[in-house]
Amino acid sequence: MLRALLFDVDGTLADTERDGHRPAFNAAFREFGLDWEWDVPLYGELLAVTGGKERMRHYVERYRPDWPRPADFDDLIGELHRAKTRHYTRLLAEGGIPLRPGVRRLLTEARDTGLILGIATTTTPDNVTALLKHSLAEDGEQWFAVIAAGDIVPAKKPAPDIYLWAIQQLGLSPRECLAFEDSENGLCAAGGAGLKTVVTVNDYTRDHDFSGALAVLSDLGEPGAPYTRLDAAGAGETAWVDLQRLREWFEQV
Ligand code: XBP
Ligand code: MG
Repeated sequence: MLRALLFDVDGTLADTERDGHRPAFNAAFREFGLDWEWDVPLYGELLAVTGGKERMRHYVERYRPDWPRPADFDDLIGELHRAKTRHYTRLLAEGGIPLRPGVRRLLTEARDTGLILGIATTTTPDNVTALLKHSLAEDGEQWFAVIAAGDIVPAKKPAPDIYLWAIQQLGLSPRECLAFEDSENGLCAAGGAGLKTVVTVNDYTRDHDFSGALAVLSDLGEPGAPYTRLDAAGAGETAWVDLQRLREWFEQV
C-alpha cells in the first residue's frame, strides 16, 4: 500500500539549478575574487556531480587543473560553499524561484488524504528550509514528516543512502513509498533504495537515462496545462498527476 511520497528538491520541486544554484555559485566566486564563471552549458556538465562542495572540487580537478591550489583548499571550499548558500537562500527569500507545475496541488492533495510527505535531497538543509518557506508556505517545512538533506549521509546521490535514511526515519518499507526525481542520479538513488519513482524532466535532464522509472513526464501537470508523458509505456499521454493516477501506476508494477 502507498503510504508516503518522497520528493527530491532541486529540479523536482522547483527549477532551482540554472537560475538559482548556478548564479549563487558565481556570486560566491566573485566575492572571493576568483575568475571562475559557470555558464549554463558548463553547469549542465557539472551537475553530473551532486553536492555543491563536491561539484566545486570536481570543477577545479577537471576544468582548472593548473589553478594553484592553496594549502587550505578544503577550508576555501567550505567558505565558498557557505557564501554560496547565503547567496542562494537570499535569492529564494526574494521569491526568486516558483514551484514547478502541479507540485503544490499534489502536495496539498496528499496532505488532505493523510499520505506522509518526505524530502530526500543532496542539497544543504538551509536551502530546503528557504525554498519551502518562500515558495510553498510559511509553515512549508511542517508539511514534511522527514527532511533528509545534505551531509546527513556521507555518500550523496546516486548512492541510495539518503533515501534509506529517510525511509528508516519514517519507519516504513521502501515498498510503501513513492519517489519523485528529475535526474538519472536521483533515479539511481531512489531505485537503489528499492523505491518506485516518477520522473519529471527539465532542460538539464531531458536526455538522461530513465529506464526503470514508473513514468517519465514533462512535469506533474495541472488541469488546463497537462503534462506530456515521455516514456514508451505511455508516450504522448497528456493528463495531470493526482493520487488516483499515482496509485494506479504504483500498483501496476
Ligand atoms: C541537487 C544538487 C545540489 C545542488 C547544490 O541535488 O546536486 O548539490 O546543486 O546544493 P538534488 P548544495 O536534486 O538531489 O536536490 O550546494 O547545497 O550542495
Ligand atoms: Mg534533482
